[in-house]
Amino acid sequence: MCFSEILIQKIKTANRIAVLTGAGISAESGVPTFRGKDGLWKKFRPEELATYEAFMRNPNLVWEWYNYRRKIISEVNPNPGHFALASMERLVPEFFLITQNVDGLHQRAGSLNVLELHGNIMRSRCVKCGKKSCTVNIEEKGEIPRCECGGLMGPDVVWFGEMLPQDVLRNAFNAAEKCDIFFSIGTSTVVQPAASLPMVAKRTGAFVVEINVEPTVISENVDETLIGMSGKILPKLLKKVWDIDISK
Ligand code: BJW
Ligand code: ZN
Repeated sequence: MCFSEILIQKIKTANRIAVLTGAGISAESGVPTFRGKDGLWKKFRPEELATYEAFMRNPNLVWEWYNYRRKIISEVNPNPGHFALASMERLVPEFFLITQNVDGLHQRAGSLNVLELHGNIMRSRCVKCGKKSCTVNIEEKGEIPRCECGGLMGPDVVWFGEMLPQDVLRNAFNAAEKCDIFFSIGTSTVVQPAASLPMVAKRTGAFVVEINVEPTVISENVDETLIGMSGKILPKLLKKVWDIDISK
């Protein structure tokens, strides 16, 4: 991978870097993405499972999908892409990591300040009163747990048609507006409002860089698209800019 001189200079002189990550950054850890060739689960699209209506229509099916994913996540580890971003946070004066992922792998890699736009799959939330619970028993079979109010417990994630956590979203847009460089990594950038962040950054003067295994809907509007796996590209970038080798 050859990085452009302009990219290297921009990073070296940046005071504020914002990063948006999506499912692709965790793909190399073994977490399936949502869209694309491995993105389907039992022939359902995420739009058919990740909604309140789907959960109320068939709670067992949706609960099964989340438990299947929880099990995968509990058995995998962060990859060099996650570790490279955790290192970068300590090298840049101001660094904002915004993730659409619910897997907690950034935190497990050592990232300190993570803006979780879509919640976290390892927590539960009552679909009736909203009360959160930090523990989920993924081995649980049969009955879906209920809240003390009687409501069913669902995952503490943001489904289609639901509002994102407003303080987190506000911080994410602020970061996009004031950063010098914005990275969009491993995301198809089709799910709103997260998908607006790279374009907000671009409009407010940031240098926008995309890292993905293939071009996306925003590729034509960003400053650079680096095609390849984030777990390979990010460590190389760290080596090139800061001479830090995270494999050691
Ligand atoms: C690699 C790689 C490697 C692979 N290295 N790369 C405006 C216009 C149109 C629609 C809307 C709009 N505003 C709102 C909407 C509706 C909706 C929406 O956006 N729909 C679109 C599908 C059209 N948005 C919402 O409903 C949101 N809420 C909202 O806006 O509330 C306000 C409101 C309320 C009521 C009425 C109106 C407005 C909520 C969105 C919640 C999204 N939730 C999910 C599920 C979370 C829980 C769970 O995990 O189950 O979030 S859906 C799913 O998609 C998940 C992800 O975070 C999200 C994004 O996916 P991501 O991360 O981009 O993954 P993929 O699979 O799509 O892409 C992976 C990429 O990685 C690919 O590009 C690969 O090439 C790449 N890759 N390996 C680098 N190794
Ligand atoms: Zn409740």
